[in-house]
Amino acid sequence: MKLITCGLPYANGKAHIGHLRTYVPADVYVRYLRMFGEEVIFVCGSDCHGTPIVINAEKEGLKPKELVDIYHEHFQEVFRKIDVNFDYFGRTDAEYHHERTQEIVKRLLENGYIYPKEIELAYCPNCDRFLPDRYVEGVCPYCGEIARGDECDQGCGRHLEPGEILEPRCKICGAKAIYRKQKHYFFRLTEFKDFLLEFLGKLGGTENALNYAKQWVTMELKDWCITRNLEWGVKFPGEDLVVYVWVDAPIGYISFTEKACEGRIDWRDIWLRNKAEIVHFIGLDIVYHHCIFWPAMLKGSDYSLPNAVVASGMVKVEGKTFSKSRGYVVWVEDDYLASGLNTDFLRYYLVNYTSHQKDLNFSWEVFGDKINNELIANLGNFLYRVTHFAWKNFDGEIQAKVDRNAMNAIQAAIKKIKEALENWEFKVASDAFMELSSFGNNYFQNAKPWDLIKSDRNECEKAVATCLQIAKALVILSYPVLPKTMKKFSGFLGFDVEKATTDDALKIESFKIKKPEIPFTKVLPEKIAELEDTMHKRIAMAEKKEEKEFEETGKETREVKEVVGEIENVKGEVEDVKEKEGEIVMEENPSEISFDEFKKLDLRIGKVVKAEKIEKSKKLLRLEIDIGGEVRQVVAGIAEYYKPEDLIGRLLPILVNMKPAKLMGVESRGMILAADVNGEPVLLYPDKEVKPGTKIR
Ligand code: B3M
Ligand code: ZN
Repeated sequence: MKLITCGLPYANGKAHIGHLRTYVPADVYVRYLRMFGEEVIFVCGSDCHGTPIVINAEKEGLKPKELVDIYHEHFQEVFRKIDVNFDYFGRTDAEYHHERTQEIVKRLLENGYIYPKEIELAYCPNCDRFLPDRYVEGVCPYCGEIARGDECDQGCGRHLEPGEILEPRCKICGAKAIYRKQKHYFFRLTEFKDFLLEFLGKLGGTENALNYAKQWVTMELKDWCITRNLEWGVKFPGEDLVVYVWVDAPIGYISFTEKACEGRIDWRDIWLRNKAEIVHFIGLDIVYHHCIFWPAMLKGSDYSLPNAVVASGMVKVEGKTFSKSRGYVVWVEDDYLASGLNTDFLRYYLVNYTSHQKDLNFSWEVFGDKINNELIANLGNFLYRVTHFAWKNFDGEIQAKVDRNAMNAIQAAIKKIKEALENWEFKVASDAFMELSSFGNNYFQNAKPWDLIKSDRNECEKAVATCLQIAKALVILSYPVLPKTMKKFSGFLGFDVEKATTDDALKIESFKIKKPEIPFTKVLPEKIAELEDTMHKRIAMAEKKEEKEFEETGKETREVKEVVGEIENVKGEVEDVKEKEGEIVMEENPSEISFDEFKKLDLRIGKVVKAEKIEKSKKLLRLEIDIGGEVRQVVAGIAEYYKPEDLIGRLLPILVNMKPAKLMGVESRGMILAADVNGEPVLLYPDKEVKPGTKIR
């Protein structure tokens, strides 16, 4: 038995193409498994808790539950229309889910994995409340980007613990938040390090997920604050707190399984007795939660562990990073479903565009191309041609006389699909039926049944029967990707594909054909133009809005600046360069410099070998930096933010050919670079260990 789950969509916004990137392949996988005769349970549901939902509800003047109702309905509707067919689609605000969550939290408490601790929490004096997660915005302590309270969503992607974010601000009123003490509960994640290392060694799934997770476990683990000051959520036993949304959300996989199993099987076989294989389909952005937090929670409460985590690559739109606020988004309902296009087209495109782990670049033009020139020209054409010819020329039964080569081709396609599924390669699986379809088209073309029918009706019947067998196999093997179309088309071939298995593709029986209809209608160029137009308008509108906001607030975008040491000096020098080489600099944009000018900066990676405070100075540190075969003394104004001992061994970008200067009587020969976060220097470091002296270009 297998349990397949999909990451729970937040009931907080509409379904978009990014969602489908995970749900459609998962549905395809489930349909294939069933076709191969496996018993499968497939669950998902709405993630109803968490601060974004509370904040949005507040904004809309709704209660959280009312907002959740709207989007829960929406997702169910979208999944129904696009044929993503869960056995159970639950919601985490349901009572049964709260009960299961509390039971697990109690087990963790009993097993000693949860402990209370006083911590400093962001608190807004203006609103007079604590600011959990997204109620607070500030600066990521790891990479210096603007971040949300619980996640560095625009920078390094790290999960942030309460109290970690720098320069906290209240999201509601914009006031500067302060840190205040309060008791919260922590999960002893650090105790699970050895377990996780071993577990991740055995965990199946896609490389992208596993590699990230292994790296994280070896690098750093921290105990995890699992309670929040909110009304909306699952109550933490005995306290006026709720559990963090990432504690209860994955428990939805269990509580929804309970529901899906009702009256059929005992859900405990799956979640307590290891009798099923558990596979989680998720997006690449929630690997940490699924490969680290979740298995540790399950282990700590004696539940069964997942066998595989399958992460889909991210979605880009027209070559740009997916972004709702910038307009780079495709809405499932407003764009796709409203267009009236066959929903199977989108399923095929999502599955067949590229490997599941890679980024998918959504483009309407490529979409139209793939559908018309691949799906319709190859598969659609074959199915219709063959069934139509058979119906027209052979009324009554067509005898089962199938060419051996065709049977071999069908067998090969089935094998290829099976292997592809084992490797989570859904593109390869869908390529397999497309290749079989090409084989069929060639076979039909070479056999020339339209000639044979005149000269040798018997031979003709054999060729047609062979093509019909291929057509039947195609309907079966492509059904998981194209369920709507193939369900209907199987009727013309005289069977019901919903009841078929892959064995039926190899079973040779006589055919009785009904008058077929064309399986697919072409996507018209005007339709593509219309959809592109909608997208371009949306992007333009988003840009306008952004400009307006920029003007209104005068908000500056953060950029990496040279702040440490003598900023003004460098600026002066760059200005000098410009003046001297005035001809090169294009008049209309004086802030641009040429590459030649840039080359004058000798930028390298240096390694701090020594660091100490400079007496009588609050701000300055004296550093000795190995710049590759030479150690430089550099004075840097970072003493208020970095301890000397923490800097030893650290790699840093450094401007080596900075004019020497004396600061507090100490000579500085070079300048380290950092991000300027409202005057606070945040150091930068290379993505990988590189040798001191490595050039920066
Ligand atoms: N609700 C959605 C996301 O971050 C989040 C997933 C929960 S899965 C247990 O993609
Ligand atoms: Zn960050």
